[in-house]
Amino acid sequence: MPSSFATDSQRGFTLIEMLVAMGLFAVVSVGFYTVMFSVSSGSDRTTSVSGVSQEARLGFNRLVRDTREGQALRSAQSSSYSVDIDFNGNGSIQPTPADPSGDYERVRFQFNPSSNRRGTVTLNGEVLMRGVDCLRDGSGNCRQPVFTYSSGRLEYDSNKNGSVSAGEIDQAPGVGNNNGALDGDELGFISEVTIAMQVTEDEATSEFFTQVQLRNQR
Ligand SMILES: [Ca+2]
Ligand SMILES: [Ca+2]
Ligand SMILES: [Ca+2]
Repeated sequence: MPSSFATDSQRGFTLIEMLVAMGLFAVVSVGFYTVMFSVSSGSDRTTSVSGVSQEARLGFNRLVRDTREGQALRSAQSSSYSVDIDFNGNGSIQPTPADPSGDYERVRFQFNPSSNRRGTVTLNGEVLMRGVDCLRDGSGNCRQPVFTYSSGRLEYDSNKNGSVSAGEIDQAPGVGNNNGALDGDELGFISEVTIAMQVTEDEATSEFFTQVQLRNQR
């Protein structure tokens, strides 16, 4: 009885089988390459979107951080405020640095609205955030100013709603001068700045909202 030296499972690949295998490999490779390509172009797009968002986040973080470090509010309006921050910890405020590389210890943040709802927030005149607008309601009106101020001094909560607005400080007998603005000694009663804005980048709009306690009031 003739014996076989190679069983079906042991024999090598035939030329036809090799060609079929290479063809399959080529098809799979092209598919794989296509998937890789679309994933990487997808992530490129994501990177660029989040890169822009990161710029806005960094700007917002700077706004919040400096405000938290603020030792005294120097001026406060609905679209701007300035705070003194002793960045170098020497116990005094130097509004403009003697050394050009030093920090400005008086920092002014300003919201500059734009009719296309893509305004800016500037820090001492330099653009910190772009595409900025107030938060809008369904009718397109600002829900609140970009910057509002409140006090922790509940004895001045004249309407007893649990919070003390800038208006209540302005109108408080013996504290405010009742001129409809937050000014003079009234600024020393403010403990919190509320920042409410939206940022539009490409066609995407993100809301930014936070309440920041000033350092000297914590
Ligand atoms: Ca200083
Ligand atoms: Ca109140
Ligand atoms: Ca006032």
